[in-house]
Amino acid sequence: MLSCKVVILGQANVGKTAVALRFLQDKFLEDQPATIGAAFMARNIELDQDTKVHVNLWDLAGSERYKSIAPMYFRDSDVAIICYDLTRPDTVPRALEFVRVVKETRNPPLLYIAGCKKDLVSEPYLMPESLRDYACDDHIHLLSAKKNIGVHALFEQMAEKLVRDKRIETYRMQKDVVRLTSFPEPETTTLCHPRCHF
Ligand SMILES: Nc1nc2c(ncn2[C@@H]2O[C@H](COP(=O)(O)OP(=O)(O)OP(=O)(O)O)[C@@H](O)[C@H]2O)c(=O)[nH]1
Ligand SMILES: [Mg+2]
Repeated sequence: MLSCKVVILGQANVGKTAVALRFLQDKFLEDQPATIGAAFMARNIELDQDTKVHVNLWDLAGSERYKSIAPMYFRDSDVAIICYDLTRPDTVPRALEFVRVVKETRNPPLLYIAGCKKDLVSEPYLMPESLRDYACDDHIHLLSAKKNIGVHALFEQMAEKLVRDKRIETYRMQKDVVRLTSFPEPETTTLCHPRCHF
């Protein structure tokens, strides 16, 4: 089965879970509670009739108290989506810090930067100077989970790139082949690292 591991990182309250929920269930919750530890979810993306990508998604809590667990999740991931809040320039340095540490890992994952809450900013949006390097090469996306702008496109682009660059093994669904491996239905499970004490 063609499958990939994706982690969503960024400062608390920037909208990571909202992005995950929009991708997973096409839903938005105004009163989304803060994530505790990390939440795991999974969904298939159908690129074409024959190509499906199983996305294993880890949505990490942004609170400072969980900072130390993040490397455990992005170390062996295929993709890291690093989020910041378009209405809060103070969330950019934390995003860039994640960019730096993720890039320094062995076999670094494919990196995307996501500017969240696009519905709250007026056009034209001025990209912070420090993010300009990423703005030019399709790896920065401006999203609104609330208004359903850009989220599905980001995940589709990501899946296409993984397949195109052969970062994950291609799996071709054949109508006459019975699948012996099955994945559970999309679910949301809140997990807590054993070393975290609340
Ligand atoms: N207007 C608007 N609000 C959003 C959007 N995305 C998230 N929010 C709101 O922003 C707040 C934080 O969203 P979350 O998705 O919980 O943020 P998070 O990054 O997962 O936060 P932590 O789990 O604490 O790390 C919530 O009140 C959301 O309703 C968006 O696209 N537009
Ligand atoms: Mg969250």
